[in-house]
Amino acid sequence: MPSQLATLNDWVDDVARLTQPERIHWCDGSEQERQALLELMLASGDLLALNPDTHPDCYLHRSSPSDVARVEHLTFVCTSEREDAGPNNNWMAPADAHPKIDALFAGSMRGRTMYVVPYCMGPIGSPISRCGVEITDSPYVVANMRIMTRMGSAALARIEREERFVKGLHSIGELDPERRFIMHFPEELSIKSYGSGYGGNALLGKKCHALRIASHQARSEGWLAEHMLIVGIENPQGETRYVAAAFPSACGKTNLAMLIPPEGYRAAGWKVWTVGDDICWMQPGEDGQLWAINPEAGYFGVAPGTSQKTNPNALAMLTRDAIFTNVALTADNQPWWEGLDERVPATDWQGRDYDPANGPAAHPNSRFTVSARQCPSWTPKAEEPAGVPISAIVFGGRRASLVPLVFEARDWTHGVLVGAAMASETTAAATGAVGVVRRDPMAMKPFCGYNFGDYWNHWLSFDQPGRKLPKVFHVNWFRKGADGQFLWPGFGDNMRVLEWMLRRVEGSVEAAETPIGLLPQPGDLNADDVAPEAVDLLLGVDTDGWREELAAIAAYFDGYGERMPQALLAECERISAALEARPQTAQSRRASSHA
Ligand code: OXD
Ligand code: MN
Repeated sequence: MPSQLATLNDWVDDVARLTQPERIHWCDGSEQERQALLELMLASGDLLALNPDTHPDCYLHRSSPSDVARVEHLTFVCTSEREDAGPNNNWMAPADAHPKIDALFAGSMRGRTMYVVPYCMGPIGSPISRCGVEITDSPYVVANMRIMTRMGSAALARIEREERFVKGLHSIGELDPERRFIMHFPEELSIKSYGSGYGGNALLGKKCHALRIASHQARSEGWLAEHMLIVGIENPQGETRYVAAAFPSACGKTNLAMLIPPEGYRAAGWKVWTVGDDICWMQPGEDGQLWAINPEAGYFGVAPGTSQKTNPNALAMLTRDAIFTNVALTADNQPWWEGLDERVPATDWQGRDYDPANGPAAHPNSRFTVSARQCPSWTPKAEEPAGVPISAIVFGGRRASLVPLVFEARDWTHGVLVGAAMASETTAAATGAVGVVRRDPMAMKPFCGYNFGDYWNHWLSFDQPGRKLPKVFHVNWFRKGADGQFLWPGFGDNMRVLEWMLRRVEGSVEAAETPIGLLPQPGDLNADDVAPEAVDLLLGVDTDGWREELAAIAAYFDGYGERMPQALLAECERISAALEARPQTAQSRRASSHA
């Protein structure tokens, strides 16, 4: 018997009967297995070896050109009751979904190897971790899962001990966009994904398990599964505080997770440690604090825009043992993407000779997969079974106007509102104009496995006597001036904002009360080299603009009907009333006229 767990063997047998593979391979995660997979993929052309001098043990995978991103419109949450999936998800009844997708799986692995991939999300010995098994016919998925999760024998041993795991079934099928579904069955703790080999659709441990299924599981078990990075900030006294931060895609999450403090901070002894760049599981500890783990073991990061300026740590970790997907190549076979440097690539992401007329050389969603330990700012705390205590939760979005650089929520309920009201502009705004705002609560719009109304209630339920909950902040690195230029330097300089937050956590700095929350008082934020007019805008509260924003938030919440927590509606009303009572100040008038 491949496993001592009958339920696992029975499921594998059932899947094999349905999909008809030529052979079944149970993955042990060994080096020998990795080598064999690499050889297989190099022989089949699934992988190309990159320049062994500059990028030893690095490979390029080119996906099917119609399979390059997550497919939200084909992603379903299949709960028995439609309302439990909520307006935030596509829904299908399990009784309809199973036969529909099983018909696609029938015979889909004929002539192929079926890999059984046991994995653990989080350190093997952590009580916060949870396990799963992915069955897949893609060796590329296996190679990525080996980097992104704790995959193999140790995970299988834990699964056999615990006798519970999330079942994930994946087949690349024909890679036909017309025959593609990503289905989640949270009540059964199972996932079925057909027709895509791309990361978020196919590496089932990541978005499917660690966010959609885990968020559902977390609700019933009293914890939180969030789309957040985790970063440790060490002060010159050697104390490290941990911050969890949620941003929608393309808002610099990986850069913040791997931030290098500006020279002056480094000289004073500040350090930044990376625990995770995408997902955070948090549980209240006996001491009342929230303790967090990064359930992942690697980074599946967006390549374009990663450079010596934006993220030197990421560049340093990408010179060996990495898998690149859909990047371009230089003439000497090095990986290349837009924003990396001034070199001109030779081959684009589809393997064609590079021609600017064909668009970007690297696909805008091209990726790297690399072990977390290769990041220079990686901390062994990422392996700590108890996790790390979270001192601050940060929500953020891309807003060219209105939203200040940083503000603090008054209390937990207000913090939940700040997260629930999160929004980000889909396009950069031209001078003065406002971009298209999409609501993305807690950056979980594509990832929450149940009704957002219930999810916000779950967040609110953490406020209990004896809890030492983190302070909640909102940031906006993307505020623009009238000339369309960013007002804040961003990247490493975001350290200055983190410093203010940590001083608030310590209680060593006062803040200015406003209807929308607590803002830095003049002089408390290290912004001496930023023009005073820019600081005014960055820290101003445009009363009229916020009245409109509150109305838009309330209209959005209307869509959640009876599931909408009354406490958040009351909080909205409280803020609206405070805004009504507040005249436009000189500062905020200036803010609105520049917005
Ligand atoms: C990701 C995403 O891939 O959020 O992490 O889309
Ligand atoms: Mn993400």
